[in-house]
Amino acid sequence: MKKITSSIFVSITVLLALTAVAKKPNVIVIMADDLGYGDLGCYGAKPKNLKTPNIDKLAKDGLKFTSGYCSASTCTPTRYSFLTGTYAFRGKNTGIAPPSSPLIIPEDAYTLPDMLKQAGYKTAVVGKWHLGLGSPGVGPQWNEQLKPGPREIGFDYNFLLPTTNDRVPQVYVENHRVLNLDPKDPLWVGMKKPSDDHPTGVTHRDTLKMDWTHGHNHTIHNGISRIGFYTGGHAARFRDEDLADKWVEKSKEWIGKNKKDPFFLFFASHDLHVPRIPHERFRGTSAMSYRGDVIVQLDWCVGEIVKYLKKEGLEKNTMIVFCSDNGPVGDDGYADEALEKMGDHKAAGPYSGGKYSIFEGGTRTPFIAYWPGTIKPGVSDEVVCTIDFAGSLANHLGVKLPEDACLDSLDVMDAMLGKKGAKGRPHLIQQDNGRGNNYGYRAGKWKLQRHDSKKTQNFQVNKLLSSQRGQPVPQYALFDLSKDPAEKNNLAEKNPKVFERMKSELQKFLDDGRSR
Ligand code: NG6
Ligand code: CA
Repeated sequence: MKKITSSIFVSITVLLALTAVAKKPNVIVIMADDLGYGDLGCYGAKPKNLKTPNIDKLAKDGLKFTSGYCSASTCTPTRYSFLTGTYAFRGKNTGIAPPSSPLIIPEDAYTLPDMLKQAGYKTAVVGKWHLGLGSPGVGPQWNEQLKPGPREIGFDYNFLLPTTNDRVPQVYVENHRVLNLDPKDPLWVGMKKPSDDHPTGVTHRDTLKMDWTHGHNHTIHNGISRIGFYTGGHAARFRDEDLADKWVEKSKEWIGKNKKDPFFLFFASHDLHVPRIPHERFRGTSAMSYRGDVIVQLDWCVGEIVKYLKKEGLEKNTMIVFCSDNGPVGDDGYADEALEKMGDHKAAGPYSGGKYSIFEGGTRTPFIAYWPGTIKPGVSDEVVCTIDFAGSLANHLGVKLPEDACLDSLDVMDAMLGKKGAKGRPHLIQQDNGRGNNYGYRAGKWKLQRHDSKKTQNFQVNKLLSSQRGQPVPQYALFDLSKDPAEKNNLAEKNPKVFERMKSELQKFLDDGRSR
C-alpha cells in the first residue's frame, strides 16, 4: 500500500513538474546591430527594394512596439544592460570595448542568463559579443582558454565573434577556445604595429576591397583594414561574407540539441554593423548599397530561425523578441556608399539623431514580441526596453531577483505580452556611450536631454544626416514627444515646473544607484 501511495505521489509530482515546464516558453532574443527605427518595412521603410518580409511577418502576427528602446546608443553599453539588467553608466569600462578588452561584466554579477538557468533553462549566445573576454587587467589569452567569458556569466554555450567585425581578430570563439586555431600558428592581437613592414590600411590602401573613411586602417584581413593589429591564426580566420550563415547554422544546431528543455538563445546578429559585407547571394538585393543588402540578409536569418522552429514543432512555445542594439548610422568608417544611396530613406524614422546620440533616433528602435497563440497581434505604444528582460521574465517564471541585482530592470512582461491595460515603463534613462556623458530621460510624453559632455554641447554628433552635423545643443532641453518626435522645439522655458521635475527625477535615479 505504502509503495502504491508513494508511486502515485511520484507520478503526480512528475506530472506537476512537467506542466510547470510546459508553461515555460523558449525565449529567443534576436538583436540586430545598428538597425534604425525606420529601417524595416513594418516600421515604415519606403524603398521598393528594401524588403523585409520575414521581420514584417513577426510584426504582423506579433506585437509591434512604437516605444521600444535599447538602453544606449552604442553597442557595448546596451548589451551590458541587456545581460545585467543594470544601466551601463553605473558600471566601470562599459563604453565601446576595444579589441583586447577583458570581460566587462563582473563574474559574480547576477545576470539574465543566470536567472533563466535558475528557472531551468539552457542558455546560449550566438553572434557578436563585444563585452570583452578574459580577466580584468589581463584580457583575452587568444591561444589559451578564453575565460572568463559568456560561460562564466550564465551561458551554457557560446559561439562568438569576439568583439565587432571592424575590430581584430576575425576568428570564431566556441566556448573557451578560438575555433580551428593551429598551435603552430599562434594568434597575436595588439594595438601597436607588430613590425615595420606589417601591411596596413594606410600602407596598402590601394589593395583594399573596401576603403576606410575614418579609423579602421590597421591590419588587413579579407581585403578590409580593421581597428587593431593581429598576426597568425590563419586557419582560424573567417570570411566576413559568411557570418550570417554561420549564426543561423550554429543556432539551429544548438536549438536542435537543447529543444527538450526550455531554452534561451541570444541571437546577436552582426548586421548591419560595419564593415557591411553581405554574402555574395545578397549583393544588390536592395539597390541601397551594402547597408540595404545586409538588412535583407538579416531578414533572411529571421526567416530561417522561424522556419526551423516550425519544423521542430517549437513555434507555439517560443517567444521571439526582435530588437536592435542602437540606432542607425550612415558612414561609420568605411566607404560603402551607405549615405550616398540612402536617398529619401529615413533610417531613424521620424526621430532625430542615431547611433552615438541621446536623441530618440539613438535608442528608439524596432521592438517586436512574437509568440503565436499567446501574444495577440497588434501595435503597442507602451515603453519597453532591452534592459527589462531580466525583470520581466523573472516575474513570469516565478523567480525572485536578488535585491542587489538587475538594478534597473523593470517587470513589463504584461506589456510585452500585450495584455489589456498593461503598462510599460513609467520612466527610462537613455545614454550614449561609456560612463556619464550624456543622458536622455523619458517619462510619459516628456523627454529631457542632458548633455554633460562639452563635445556634444558644441557638436551634436549625427553622422546619419549630414545636414544636422555640428549643431550646438544646450546642456539641458525639454521636448514633448507627442507633438515633437524630432526634438526640435525646446520647451524648457515654457514649462519650468516640468523641466525642474524631470531634471531632479533623472538626478535622483543617478544618485540612488538604482531605479527599480
Ligand atoms: C567606433 C568606431 C565605429 C564603430 C563603433 C562601435 C571609429 C572611428 N569608429 O569607435 O566604426 O566600430 O566604435 O560600434 O573607429 S558599436 O555598434 O559596436 O557600438
Ligand atoms: Ca551597434
